[in-house]
Formats: sequence, structure tokens, C-alpha cells
Amino acid sequence: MPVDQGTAPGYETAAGARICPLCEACCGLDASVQDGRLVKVVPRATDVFSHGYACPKGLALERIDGDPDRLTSPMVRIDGVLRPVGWDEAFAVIAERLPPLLAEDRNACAIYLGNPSGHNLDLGFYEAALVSAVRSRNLFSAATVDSMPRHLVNGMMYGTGFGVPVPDLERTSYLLVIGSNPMVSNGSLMSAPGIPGKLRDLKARGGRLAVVDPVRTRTAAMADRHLAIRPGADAHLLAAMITTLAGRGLIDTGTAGAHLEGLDELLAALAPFTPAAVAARCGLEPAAIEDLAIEFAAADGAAAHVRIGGSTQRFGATTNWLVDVLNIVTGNLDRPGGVMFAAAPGGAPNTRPADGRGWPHSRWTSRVRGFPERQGELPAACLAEEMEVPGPGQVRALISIAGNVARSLPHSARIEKALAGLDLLICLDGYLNETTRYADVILPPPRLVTRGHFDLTINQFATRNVARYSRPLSALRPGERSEREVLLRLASVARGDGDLPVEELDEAFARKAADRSDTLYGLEPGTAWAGIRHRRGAERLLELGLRTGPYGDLFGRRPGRLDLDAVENAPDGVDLGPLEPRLPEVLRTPSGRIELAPPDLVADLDRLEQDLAPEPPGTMLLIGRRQPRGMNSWLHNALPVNRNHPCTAQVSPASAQRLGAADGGLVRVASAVGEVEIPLEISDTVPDDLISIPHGWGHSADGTRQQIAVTTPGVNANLLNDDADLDPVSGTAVLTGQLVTVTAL
Ligand SMILES: Nc1nc2c(c(=O)[nH]1)N[C@H]1C(S)=C(S)[C@@H](COP(=O)(O)OP(=O)(O)OC[C@H]3O[C@@H](n4cnc5c(=O)[nH]c(N)nc54)[C@H](O)[C@@H]3O)O[C@H]1N2
Ligand SMILES: Nc1nc2c(c(=O)[nH]1)N[C@H]1C(S)=C(S)[C@@H](COP(=O)(O)OP(=O)(O)OC[C@H]3O[C@@H](n4cnc5c(=O)[nH]c(N)nc54)[C@H](O)[C@@H]3O)O[C@H]1N2
Ligand code: SF4
Ligand SMILES: [Mo]
Repeated sequence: MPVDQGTAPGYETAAGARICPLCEACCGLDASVQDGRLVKVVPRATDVFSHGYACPKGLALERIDGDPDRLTSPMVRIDGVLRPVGWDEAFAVIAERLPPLLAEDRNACAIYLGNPSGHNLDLGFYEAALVSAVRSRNLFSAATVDSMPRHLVNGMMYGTGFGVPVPDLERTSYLLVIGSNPMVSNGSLMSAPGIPGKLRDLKARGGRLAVVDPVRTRTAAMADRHLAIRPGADAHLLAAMITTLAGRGLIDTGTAGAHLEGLDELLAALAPFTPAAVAARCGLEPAAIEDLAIEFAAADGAAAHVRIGGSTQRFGATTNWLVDVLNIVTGNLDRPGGVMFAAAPGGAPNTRPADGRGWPHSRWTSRVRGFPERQGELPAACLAEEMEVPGPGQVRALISIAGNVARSLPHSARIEKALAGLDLLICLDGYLNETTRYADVILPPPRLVTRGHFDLTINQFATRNVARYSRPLSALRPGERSEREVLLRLASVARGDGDLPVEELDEAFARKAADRSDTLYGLEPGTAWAGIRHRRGAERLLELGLRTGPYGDLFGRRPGRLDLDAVENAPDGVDLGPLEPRLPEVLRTPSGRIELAPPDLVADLDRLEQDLAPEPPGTMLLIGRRQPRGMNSWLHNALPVNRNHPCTAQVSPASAQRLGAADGGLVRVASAVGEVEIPLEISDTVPDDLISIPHGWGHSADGTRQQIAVTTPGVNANLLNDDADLDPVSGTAVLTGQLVTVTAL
């Protein structure tokens, strides 16, 4: 039922504020649109969050949105070949093939939610409609190749998976960065545009930067202290730091102290992890570990922060947990200059009234490996086996939304084989790429200037509270459909209701959310609906989120406070100020306290204790890196590769010599599950016995349409990562530190 088509006069040539949807920095831009095409993007100097910062990716948004290879119509496989078709034809195929499969077994249809879901209002709101309509236990997302350790730890300690403590970057005097390279990635679970300037400011005000990373990254190169740790040893290091502080009587929990549960039990459990016991495993001197701990504890406002390198590893959950413990035992949780909780203006689990249920997990398990769900999801590293292993409950259909699983998930050759064997693959994606080439139906998103933008998810990890909304700068063209429409129609088909009119579906969806809000906030029935019904689509749900959010007017109960009009009328955004202490109001654990010693995490210390031996010298371990122009697997077509950042395998000069390999020469890298041939780059930033390969490459020309990317295809690092290797606590894939052998060719 096409409803979002057609053009609205006056929209087609426009200019206005636009938040960059690519990464968590969420920079404010100024965009110009001509004839509906994004033609120019410049940084917006007056944006209340980014103050004129933007990186080259955001400034090339017009190339990304205008990439001639982007799909402009749905595609359907007809006689084995993907062909462009109209929307009704694409939906007819889905309506014919999806319901019988679901009627047999809901779990036969899996869903994967990819990374851009967190940067897109339609996906952010309406993916939930699809997920609840399909009712499959086989829900997967990028979280289990990324941030699930954080969600789990957050859930177990504070009661919500999102809404995580973030470094108070502008006021801290000591920033400890573990397994993250924000100078290149622009930061993650720490939304802060312009990290380079913010780190320079930290140093200019006399603060210190410490980096724990095997590699001397651009962030490590700026640091006052760089600890070149061995991969996977961060939990050991953190345990020993905490034990050092306990041994010296330096534990001081500050204001969080009144809300803690389990401190003594925790310190007792960590006691075996002395600096001497872990030093060899970490590849560090015991004194370096002690010095770091003492320096951190002595700082007036310190913040420890961990991301990918400390999360997509065997001790991902335990590492994330001990980072928070370190912040807590040094009195840095919930204090200015330490780590603090944002109050997301659009509403979040930790701003809504508590329901006493705590974080959901372990209600079912995956069929093949028996892995317990986390936050409703199963490990993405289990997706291949669920598609591949026959028997009752086998996944026979996949709906992949904004994801490129054939490049992003470990053991990707196995993923591709399984994709090829599916009965039905539906992809919501704008490219014919390594994943969507296996699709039966591809449903492309519209141009990004047709969407409104608000950082619903990312505001939960912002380093400052802001509310910013970008208006659509162009109406949908006749062949375009909003992702709202696509998801609602898919949901309707999956529910068995058929292809109903979209506005009807949307109204029912929004009405339900509004009625729930009435109950949640004790409003007169119908109040919330009356306050939002003048809007449509994502904006209607955003209005609900904002008005019931922490700064909202609660439909007149808190007059003068935020509604969407107020935010829309402030194109630079509404600055809601620096982060403020939120304990204990932020807690959503059943006990209403901070659980310092969750049983699943304390139990993992046994496994940590079994892992104290360093690998023998000469054992090569694979690690990853991010590059300035990439965005996981999907920007290499729109942004030509920078000569300085090709897809190479970096090793140290000594490792190169031992391997007999020359700079620029080919090497074969082999793991338990695959092998690749890749040019070698000798780099003194990488320590001996590690090999660094960036992910997101390996652009296949076979059956894809990415004319630029295939000219510099690079090599797919996930051919090497073994999907058997998981953090057993969080289910997160191990994407750093897997064993490989390297041979010069
Ligand atoms: N080896 C290794 N593997 C990794 C990582 C690593 O460090 N090392 N990092 C992991 C991490 S952190 C992440 S987040 C994952 C990411 O992995 P994925 O979740 O697969 O995400 P991307 O690779 O970013 O691919 C995004 C896809 O969405 C499409 N897309 C972009 N914008 C939109 C939109 O608005 N709507 C729709 N429908 N589609 C859109 C793009 O065309 C692309 O195909 O990769 C993980 N994989
Ligand atoms: N340019 C660019 N920016 C991006 C992305 C991109 O692909 N390109 N992706 C976006 C996404 S989805 C995310 S999640 C964020 C991620 O943002 P970051 O977390 O900053 O990710 P990386 O830059 O990969 O940094 C991870 C670091 O961990 C180190 N490391 C590897 N193994 C270990 C280990 O065992 N211990 C420790 N301590 N360190 C280790 C690596 O050497 C690397 O420097 O970046 C986002 N921003
Ligand atoms: S730093 Fe991230 S949000 Fe900012 S312009 Fe670059 S890609 Fe966009
Ligand atoms: Mo990510």
C-alpha cells in the first residue's frame, strides 16, 4: 500500500541542519539539497554538540547518499537472477513465501539487526514491530560482535542494558582507554564529536591519558602512558589493579558507596590476581600495573573506558565488568570528571519508571549450541550453525536489516554457504553486496535526506545531554519507500494479517505505545495519544518519547518543558547541559542497588585463573584495526580508498624478519577455519607476534554491484576468525587474539 510516495512541493531544493548518521560522534552538519539530491555538506559551526567538528566521512555524505551503485528499487530473484521490480511485486513474493514458513515454525525465521539500526529513526522504532510480529527466538544483531559484554554487565550491575556510564570527557583529569582507538573510530559508547580536540584539551588542562592496547595506535601515540598488553589479558590487568588498590588501603567508593552490594565478596574473589600473578600473561611488568592503578586512584576525577579490543575477546564481559569495578572502587562512578549516566531526552530504559524486573537473559537457549539468550538475542556467531544444521527448529529464512553478515561475522565462508542454502533471504539494504547477493528479495532504503534524524539510541551514551532533530530535506520519490513503511508491511505479513494499509498499521502501533505510556506515567487514559496524534510515523513516536522523557512536558504536567516542536525549532539542538549525578534514581536492578558481584561474572574468575600462562614466543595472534575512511563493511564503494590506508596485514619488523617476509610481499595467513593471502606491511606500531588485519574488506565482484569497491577489494579478515570461539558469558564473538600461522609467499 504505497503511502509515502510522491513529492511535497517546496521540499526538493532545501538546506538545513543534518546530523551525520554514520558513527556515534553524531556530528551536526549543514546539508544542501538540489532537486532532491544531497549536493553539499559542511560542518555546522553552531551545533550545540559538535561545534563545527566533522570528519571526512561525514563531509562526503553526498557521495554516500548519491552513490550511483545504490539500489533505487527492490530486487527479486526470478529464475535464479536478481532483477529490479516494483514494491508491490516484491511484497507479493514475501506474502506468498514467508507466512507458510512461519506457520510451520516461528523460529524457522531468523532476524539480524545490523549496525546502522542505531543511527536511523525508522529502524530504531519499527524494527521492534517486525521482531514482535515474527516472534522467533532466533534474533541476532551486531551487538554480539560488538557491545554485548557492555549490555550484559550494565544489565547485571545497574539493571538496564543500555544507558551506560560514559567518561565525563570534558571534566575528567585522567582518561584510561582500554581496547579502543577513538582517534580513528571517533569513539564508541562514548558519544563525543571531535575526540582529537577533546584529548588535546584534556592534556592542556594538565590531565593525563593512559592507553591499554597491544598496538601503538594514534590514540596510544598521544598517551602519557601506553601499556602494550597482550590480547585478551585486560581482565587480568584490571583484576590486578583492583587488588593493588585493596592491598594498599586505597579503596574509596565515594558517593556510589551507599548503593553498593557485594564489595567484600568481590575483593575476596579478586585477591589471587596480584600484579605478579598476571604480569607474564599481560606482557607487562608488575610495577607498571601497580603504577597505573595508583595513578588512576590518585587522580581527581578519573574515567576508565573500554571498547572493541576489550569486548570482542574471550573475557569480554569480565573485562567490561572490571572496568566498572575500577571506576567504582576509586569513587569515580557518578561523579563529575568520572564516569556518568546520560539522561537521554528521547526516553530510555533507565529514564522510565522502574518495573523491578531487571535485565532479561537466559529465558531460552540456541538450538544447536545451547547458548542462553542475552537481552532477547542469541550470539551472531551461532547464526551459521542455526541455518546449517538440519532438524526441527532449523533456520530456513533470514530477514537481514542493515547488516552485511557475510563480512561482519566470524567464519564468514560458513555464513555464505548457509545463506546460499536458505529457503528465503530478505534483505533491507541499499547495496547489492556480499550478503544481499544471496537474497530472494532486497528492499532498499530511501535517500537519507528523506528521513528525520534523532539520536534515540546514541543519546544514551552521550558525554553531554542534548536533544537535536534534523528534518527531512526531501520528500520520497515515487519509487522510494520509507523503512517505516517497509517494516510495518513486513510485520503485518509476518503476523498473518496480510498487506494492510500502512497508516492503519502505524496508528495501531503508535496508539499501543501511547496507551502504555498513560499507564506507566499514571496519566488519564488517552492523554498521550491526544498529545501525539497530530504527527505521523517516527516523529509521532519521537514526540511520545520526548514528552515522557526526562526533560519532557509530560503532556502539560511539567509545563514549559520539551516537546518535539521545541526541538524542531532549535536547528542547532537544545543543550541540556553537562552530565549530572543520577544515583540511585538511574538503577533498575530488582534490588534497586548496584550489584558489584553478579554470580555469572564472579564465576568467570575461575576461567580467568586458568588463563595465566602467556603464549609461547612465536605464536602469531590475529587482531583487527579500524581505518579512517571505512565504516565496517560498507563505505569502500562510495569513498575511494585512501592510499595511506590499504587493506594490509601489519606485523612488526622483527616478526617480518622471522617470517622471511618483505614489506609489500604476499603472506598466507591461516587459522583453524580458513586462510587468506594478503600483502604484508611492516609497521613498528605493532608488537612482535601479532598480525593486524582490518575488517569489512573482501569485496567480491561475483554477483555484487559495487563498482568502485571491487577495484580495491582487500581481504576479508572474518574468513579467519573461528565462530566456535565465544566469550562464554556474553556470547560475543572473539574477533581479537585468535591463533593463526603466517607464511611468506
Ligand atoms: N573481524 C571483525 N569483525 C567485526 C568487527 C571487528 O572489529 N573485527 N566489528 C564488529 C562491529 S563493532 C560491528 S558494529 C559489526 C557491523 O557489522 P554489520 O552489522 O554487518 O554492519 P555493517 O558492516 O556496517 O553493514 C551495514 C549494512 O547496512 C547497509 N546500510 C547502511 N545504511 C543503511 C540504512 O539506513 N538502512 C538500511 N536498511 N541499510 C543500511 C549497508 O549497505 C551495509 O550493507 O561488524 C563487526 N565485525
Ligand atoms: N573509521 C571508522 N570509524 C568507526 C568504525 C569503522 O569501521 N571505521 N566502526 C564504528 C563501530 S561499529 C564501532 S563499534 C567503533 C569501535 O571503536 P573502537 O573500539 O575504538 O574500535 P577500534 O578502532 O577497532 O579499536 C580497538 C582497539 O583495540 C585494540 N585491541 C585489539 N585486541 C585487544 C585486546 O585484547 N586488548 C586491548 N586492550 N586492546 C586490543 C586494537 O589494537 C585497536 O586499537 O568504531 C566506530 N567508528
Ligand atoms: S565523526 Fe562520525 S558522525 Fe562525525 S562526521 Fe565523521 S562519520 Fe559523521
Ligand atoms: Mo560496532
